[in-house]
Amino acid sequence: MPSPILLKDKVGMNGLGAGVWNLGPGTDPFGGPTRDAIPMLDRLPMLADAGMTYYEAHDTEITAADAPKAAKIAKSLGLKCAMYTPSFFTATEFKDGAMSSNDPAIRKKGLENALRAVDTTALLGAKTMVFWNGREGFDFVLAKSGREVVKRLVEGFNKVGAYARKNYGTKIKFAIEPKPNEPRANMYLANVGEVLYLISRLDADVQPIFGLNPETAHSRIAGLDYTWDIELCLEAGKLFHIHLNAQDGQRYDQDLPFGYTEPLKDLALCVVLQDAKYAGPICFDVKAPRVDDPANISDVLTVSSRNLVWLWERALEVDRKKIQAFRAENRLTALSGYLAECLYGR
Ligand code: XLS
Ligand code: MG
Repeated sequence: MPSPILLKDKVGMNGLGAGVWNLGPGTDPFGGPTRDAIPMLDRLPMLADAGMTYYEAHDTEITAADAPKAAKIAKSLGLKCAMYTPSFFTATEFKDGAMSSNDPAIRKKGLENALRAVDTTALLGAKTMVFWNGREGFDFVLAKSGREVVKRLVEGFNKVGAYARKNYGTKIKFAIEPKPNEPRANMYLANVGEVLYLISRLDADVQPIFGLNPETAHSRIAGLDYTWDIELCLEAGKLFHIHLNAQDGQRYDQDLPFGYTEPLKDLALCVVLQDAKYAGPICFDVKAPRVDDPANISDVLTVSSRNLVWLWERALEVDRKKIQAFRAENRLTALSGYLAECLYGR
């Protein structure tokens, strides 16, 4: 088994992670699978083989019932669970959202699923449960009252937070993952700012256990700068988790290998994470492309990891004093040229 990939001088949790869903059968909205679906638990050794230290899963992939078995397999592979997450987007009953649904019975069901997922998160030994906004959104204006939705989200997250505090103290934290659209035309909690606002509305005792999981592609789909999104979370003390990938412009969510489309910006991201001494996990949320053959399904992870290691090591060499000097002299084009030199010039 290859040794886990580590980032030089990374503070806190080192090693990389990925989701079991990253190694899917190649289904897209226009066509079925192009590869046989690999059973979820069989994907754990594949993640370890690809040099991952952490795995991640939805409650539909590793169910509460399968969790003890998954934990055992993971342990034998030296893998740890970085995060676990309830799927509020697969089941048809959540077609119009869970926490934000107009139907109180669906909101109750969503809450029950979330509380069960908190217990499974703990069982798997993960410190973080992620909430991706998924189907929390609207396709038609006035389909929901937006003002009501804020109250519903606050109420739902307060209840989940209170449950976690009561049963696990501060051991389990929540990272909300914003996305602007897809699968809904408009999603609530669309960006980092919206999530920070939501957290500011939560009860004071649960606020400390709520933070964010910003994903590269989700910022870029919205035309936003991912590094700034990360900086904002850091400044707020809310960068609990990270999903790295790449996105080729403002279109459907591609989950491309990290480092593929905007390496210079990804280099700057590494500088920011290093300077902030970010101690949390760094995980990929990438998608094995539909065209890749079964034998090469893990390429998306190995390419992402290599790109990250290269960029991370180059970022360590970026002369911070030079950045300060360029800022002081207002030579901002030259600053971008210096970053390009660090990236391409040696
Ligand atoms: C989808 C999201 C999803 C979350 C986990 O766009 O990135 O994969 O990370 O539910
Ligand atoms: Mg993600």
